[in-house]
Amino acid sequence: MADECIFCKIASGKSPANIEYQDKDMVAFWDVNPKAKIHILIVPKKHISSVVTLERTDEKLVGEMVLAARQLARDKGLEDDGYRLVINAGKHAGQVVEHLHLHLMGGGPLGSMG
Ligand code: DGP
Repeated sequence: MADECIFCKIASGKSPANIEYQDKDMVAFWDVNPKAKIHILIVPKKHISSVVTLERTDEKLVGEMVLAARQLARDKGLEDDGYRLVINAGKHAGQVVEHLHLHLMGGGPLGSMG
């Protein structure tokens, strides 16, 4: 846990969030500043600052985060029309919280990224 990290605080229950799912490795909660009708963040409980600092030993954790996102998408009824999973890494991507997180967005057209 990083002392000043807001996502560590949410993951440990020290700060509030609208939590959708959690298990021993991760927590998923609604984004406070949603960019889509459904916008949920999937966050590892372990403090990892970014994809940039991921280690080979985090491989299973990241896979589990993607599978948890898929399950949430399923539960929210997003599978038929689709959804987007995004991980921002660093300044040019606009990463503002330096704790790895996977965005799940859907519930309406998201626009093209290309
Ligand atoms: P990124 O740009 O990938 O670092 O996105 C960070 C997202 O985290 C952004 O969409 C807003 C959200 N966020 C930041 N602080 C909080 C918080 O304290 N609570 C919740 N629920 N979301 C937060």
